[in-house]
Amino acid sequence: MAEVELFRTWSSPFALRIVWALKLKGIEYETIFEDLSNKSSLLLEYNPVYKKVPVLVHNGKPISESLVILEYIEATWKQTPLLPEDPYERATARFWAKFGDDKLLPSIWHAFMTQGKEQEEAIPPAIENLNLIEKELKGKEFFSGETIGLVDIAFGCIANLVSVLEVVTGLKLIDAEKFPLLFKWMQNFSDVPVIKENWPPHDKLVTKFQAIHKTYLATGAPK
Ligand SMILES: N[C@@H](CCC(=O)N[C@@H](CS)C(=O)NCC(=O)O)C(=O)O
Repeated sequence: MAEVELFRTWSSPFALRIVWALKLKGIEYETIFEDLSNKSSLLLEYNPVYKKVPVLVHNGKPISESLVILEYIEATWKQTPLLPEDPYERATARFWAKFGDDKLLPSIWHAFMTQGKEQEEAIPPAIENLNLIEKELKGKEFFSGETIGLVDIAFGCIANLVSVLEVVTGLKLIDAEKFPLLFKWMQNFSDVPVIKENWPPHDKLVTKFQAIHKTYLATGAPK
């Protein structure tokens, strides 16, 4: 058993956060790819509550939930800090990361995974949330300042998946005119070598999310 193991799938945006953080800090780890339609007994044993990826196992001890795992990584390996030193700035970073999971990402997902009147109603809250983070980027290259940090990693799937979902659904949510700072951030983030090298192939993601989109349109997207 390796000292650090990561249970994930190739496409999970939550698991990618952990890949990016480990690679940014230069931590060696072993990847265990899960088939979510046939979860391994180890995944169920390590994450009996949510039964989801990612799970990080360090010296045999499992940690679940990607934001919690990021905090663990930051507390365990000090190199390439992902959180600021200042307690207020740390709290602010955690606030935005939580906002990402509680509001921003679900609202974007909902806008993409609906149609008709439901989609018309889903778009304004997503735009409103995107406007909030656009403001946060004023005068900054990254949400964390001059270099990539925890908030950038938490929002990373915006840079990664939005272009995929725009192709899949035909809905254009983020453009350079409406969200100039966010648009530039997407570029800055994608250009960081660790991110670029660990980006799943665009076409493979399009195929995967086409199938998910089709299912949601047939069954209704979760709110
Ligand atoms: N809040 C979780 C979300 C993780 C998540 O939704 N993982 C998905 C893959 S992207 C999963 O494992 N789904 C399996 C299932 O729902 O059964 C986190 O941040 O880690």
